[in-house]
Amino acid sequence: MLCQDLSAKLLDPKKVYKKRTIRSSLLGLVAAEDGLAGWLRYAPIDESVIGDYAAPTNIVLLNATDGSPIASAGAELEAGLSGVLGAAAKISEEAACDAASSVIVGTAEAFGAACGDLPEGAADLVEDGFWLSTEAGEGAGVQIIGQNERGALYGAFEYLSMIAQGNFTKLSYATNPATNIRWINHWDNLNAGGNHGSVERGYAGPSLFFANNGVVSDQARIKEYARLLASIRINAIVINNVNADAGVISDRNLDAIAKIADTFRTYGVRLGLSLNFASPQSAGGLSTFDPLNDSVISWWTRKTEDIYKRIPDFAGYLVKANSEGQPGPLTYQRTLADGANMFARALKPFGGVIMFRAFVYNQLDYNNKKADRANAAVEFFKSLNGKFEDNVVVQIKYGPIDFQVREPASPLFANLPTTNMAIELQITQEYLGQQAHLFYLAPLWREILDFDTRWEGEELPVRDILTGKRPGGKTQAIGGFAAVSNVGQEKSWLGSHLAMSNLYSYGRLAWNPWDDPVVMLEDWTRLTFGLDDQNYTGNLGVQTLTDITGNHYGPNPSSQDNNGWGQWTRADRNGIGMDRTVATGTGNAGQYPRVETTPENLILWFHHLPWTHELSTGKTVIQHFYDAHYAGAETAQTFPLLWRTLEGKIDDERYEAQLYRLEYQAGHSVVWRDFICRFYNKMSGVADALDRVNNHVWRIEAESMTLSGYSRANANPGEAASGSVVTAGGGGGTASAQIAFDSGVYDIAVGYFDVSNGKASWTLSIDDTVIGEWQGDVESRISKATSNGLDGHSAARVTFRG
Ligand code: GCW
Repeated sequence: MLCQDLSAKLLDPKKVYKKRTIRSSLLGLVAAEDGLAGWLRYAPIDESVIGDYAAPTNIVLLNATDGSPIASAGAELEAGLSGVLGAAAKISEEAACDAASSVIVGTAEAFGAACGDLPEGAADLVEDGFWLSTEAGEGAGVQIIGQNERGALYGAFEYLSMIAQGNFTKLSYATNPATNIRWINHWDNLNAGGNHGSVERGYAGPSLFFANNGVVSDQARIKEYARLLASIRINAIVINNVNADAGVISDRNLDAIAKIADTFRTYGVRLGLSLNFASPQSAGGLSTFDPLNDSVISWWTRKTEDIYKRIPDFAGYLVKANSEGQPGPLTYQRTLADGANMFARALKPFGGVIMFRAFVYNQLDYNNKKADRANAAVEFFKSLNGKFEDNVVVQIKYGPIDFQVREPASPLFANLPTTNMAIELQITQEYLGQQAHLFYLAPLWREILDFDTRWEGEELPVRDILTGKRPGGKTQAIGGFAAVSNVGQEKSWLGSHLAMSNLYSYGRLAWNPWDDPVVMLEDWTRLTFGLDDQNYTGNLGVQTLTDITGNHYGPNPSSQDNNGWGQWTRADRNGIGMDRTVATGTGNAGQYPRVETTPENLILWFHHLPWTHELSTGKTVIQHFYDAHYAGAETAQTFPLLWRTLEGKIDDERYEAQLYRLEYQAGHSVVWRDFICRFYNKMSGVADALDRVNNHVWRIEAESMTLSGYSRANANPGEAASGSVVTAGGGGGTASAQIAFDSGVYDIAVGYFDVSNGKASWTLSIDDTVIGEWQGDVESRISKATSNGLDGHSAARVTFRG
């Protein structure tokens, strides 16, 4: 899967290998770190970086009440100033409006009351916005003024982020969010076996919120999570799965959920819940869940009142209806708008919103050349424009299919002129390597946000639509961003330390969808690892090559076609790609206003092309597949080497944990490369111009070795290996070969299948010298999807260097 055309460009190994100047001492980094603090470590920085910066000695909290975001801002400032600068600042409530030695924090209202006129720029903040000045008073005082308490907390985190990065610039500015919906969604289950609720598409341990078929009472981790979310300006979180269990909203569970809401509230994060549309029937004992039925309407009205009694600032509902087996209004021949509006009316008196998902599609007939799952969202929703209550937000996955590695933006964004919309992104890497692979998502997100819909002939990128602009100068009052987070019980939150850059940059993009992926990554790196300076693509628009009918992890292109799921590539002996044109194909291209040319990175999304079709690069389609996979795998080989240059510079604990993943990923990228290249080579019959496919000079196939205790077996699919593999029974075995290489220093890598139903032990020796030993235990070290087959999911590699 690591066959990103982009990866080679993004990461030029020569450039990154060079060591950069060390800007600070690394004291404080040597201690083991488990990742729990994320990017909020407040690690000490070197005195040479601090220079003559005079740390504030007072933290003035203008309107802090117990458990309020302003009180949290005070606690963060205290911890941050002491951690980063070693400064012991005292919290006080006495206004020192302009004092050079103070950080003053409050809402605009409180600041006005205590200090008189607001600084210019702080006067017209929008909801959640803030003003930050690091040059108040005699030029050294810090003013943090929020439009509301949440904004003030964001300002405090921003100031701390600056100093933690050694940035003591004098500046004053106001910043406002581009969107007011900046939500996190969790796909956490109440209980799916075991003590802790599982997380659908999780990969970072069980749920933080649910345990023992109920709601957790220990909130320590939840509080830490709330801090992280507030620091990236997330303003609401939906804590349960959209495949919703009606039991979540039982009275008993709501009492406990209210306590979670209390914890999130101290950091300005509101709580929301996913609903099961059939709850009035399945949990409420009614005979129906028809959204136009009076008893159903009053059931939801009462339930909503019950929730607001416990959680007065409840954010709202998230609903997946009539999708993948979930109940919904279509069951009663009501429209999706009827369903959404029922919740909207119940929420309206309290100011809540209903996020109604546009992920609605049916199974399709593969033999019908006009059928196209990519058309579904527009087909289901376009005619509903204008029919939604004003507190409904239609939540639209970024692409027309399903979080694939390469999709155009969903055409629905350009088909709902007066409907509130939010984009749905995935922080969890369901189809993108499941956190076992390093994948920085912000460039993919930016590409979607920058996608120009050409709505009514004018330039109108998705980003502008989400921030409220519509053709004819119309705006939307609410809308923005939602992203599925798989934060779980693992200490590092997402399993992989480096995957945290995705959570971080998501928050930044939701606030400012123009933010630069490289700048965000650099900020995150400094905050996470200190001041020491030191991709995947679906080829040509094929949306994914992973196993879509199985666990969405390893390679398996044959799963794309010949089924009802509509994630088709229509690959055959002659060519590949979906004909989505209006003239001869499924008509999907017609859902986009005025797209006249197809960008080449989406060409197979919209067109079926012969394998030998020549691209603008002069390469054929098939040669592009080969080359992109070889380039991607080559790039992935550099990841562990790059990471190794950090040994001793960051703490050993995070160093080792991430190294393990990067070594694994480098191995799995070769599995991906060989699988995909073999598969399409066989299908197309066209040879690789560079003669690499099926021709591995350095490789010794296990089945050609001298075997004792091992016997031949077949990988399934065969492309997961050379076809044949060898397996040993419980008694084990030995495979040996004579090798004749020139004397020198080599790395030896062993490809093997790390199946999940056992932990085999291996030893690698040369003559009588043991080179290395390992266990087949990937499943207990990385929470990705596992497999017991000899397939692309379990195929792994271990490397012994030097
Ligand atoms: O991508 C698919 C996932 C499902 C998910 C569904 C959805 C929560 O495979 O696990 O269900 O999308 O977004 O509703």
